Amino acid sequence: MNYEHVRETDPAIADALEGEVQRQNDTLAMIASENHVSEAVLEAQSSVLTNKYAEGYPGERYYAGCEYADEVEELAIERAKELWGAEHVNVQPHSGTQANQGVYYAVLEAGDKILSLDLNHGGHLSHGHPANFTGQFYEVEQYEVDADSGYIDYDELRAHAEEFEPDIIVSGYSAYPREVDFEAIQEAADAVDAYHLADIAHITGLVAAGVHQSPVGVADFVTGSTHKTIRAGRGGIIMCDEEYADDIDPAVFPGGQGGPLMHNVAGKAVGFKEALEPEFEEYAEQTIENAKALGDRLQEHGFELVSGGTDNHLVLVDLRPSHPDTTGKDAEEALEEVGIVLNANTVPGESRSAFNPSGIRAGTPGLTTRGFDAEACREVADIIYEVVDNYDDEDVKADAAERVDELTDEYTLYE
Ligand code: DSN
Repeated sequence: MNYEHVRETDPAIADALEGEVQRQNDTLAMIASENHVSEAVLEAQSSVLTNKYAEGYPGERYYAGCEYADEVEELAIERAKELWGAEHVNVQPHSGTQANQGVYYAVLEAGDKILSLDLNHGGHLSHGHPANFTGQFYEVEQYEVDADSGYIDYDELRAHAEEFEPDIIVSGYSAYPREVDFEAIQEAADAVDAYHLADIAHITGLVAAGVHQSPVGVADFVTGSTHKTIRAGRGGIIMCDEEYADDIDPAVFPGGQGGPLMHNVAGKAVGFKEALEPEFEEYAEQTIENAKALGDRLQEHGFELVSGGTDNHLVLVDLRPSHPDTTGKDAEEALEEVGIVLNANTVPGESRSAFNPSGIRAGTPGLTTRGFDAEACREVADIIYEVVDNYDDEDVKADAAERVDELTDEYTLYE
């Protein structure tokens, strides 16, 4: 990757950009929400579309000169419709959180009720956390995963809905390793006449590839991120039936956002085209197979996984049973030292804090993009075990760093 123009203008930023390329090449990106997009997506995202204002929607813009912006946005929408089978798609949200904000703004009034999964149980800040506007503008109650199984208890969720009578139920999660039964949640929503928002931010790619059940056509609204498992340009997306199009579009613009980031919309369009290729389904299947291999091997080493395993792209390790004196932060920092980049994460029944929680979350989308197979993921699990088990032993960490180097040399990324 060549940043010659930036280097000429701004050497400090060129150093940081080149450093980041090197960092991504030389480390294992296992933050479950991250991935590595193609150079085609990178080119589209850094294109001259960054210069263009295009408030409005294709064919109905508030500014002149939007013919290419229209073409790009129309292609992004068409491809998204094909990928997820949605009737209506809005590709303008700047992020998954802003996609959720668009839905809330479209159908809720301040003070309305949200029922969503607790953050410590795998939910997301934008689902009603007190630190987010959703926790302040709406009345929020939260469901939890079952304390013994780690799975969502759909009967319990429905009983909670019947008691609370929410205006909207939110499904779709950030740290839930199991397949989500969107139909069961829709039944709960129907029972109390609530909307259902399925936030598939993490699993957009798995749903598009058909390796996870889809909420499209089931839930009223489906939101997602476009840069996680789907591996397109960075941002958010909203999908819904045609009947809600006139609620959603004005809630995104002008309701919550200004001009769309057309360079990012171009990156979304290019990534969606890549995801329509047959190889993408193999990628999504391999991502899940790799997460299962990683999780199985971690369990062989004595780690406890929330829910006992995974059906998707991530595993959530509760360190307390196997390593009661090691926090998620201790593990995250020691692993980063050896080149494994994942995040400390809260776990159900969390007894520490969000900053220094009791778990680690690890995902395989980035590794799978590099070409990792199940065997390579078992090697990663072995390294994670050695490091977490000996997190202040410098010799162990030096050996682990060499093993990570061997993997990054074998499974290369950017030029
Ligand atoms: N930050 C993302 C994640 O890591 O899950 C969600 O927004």
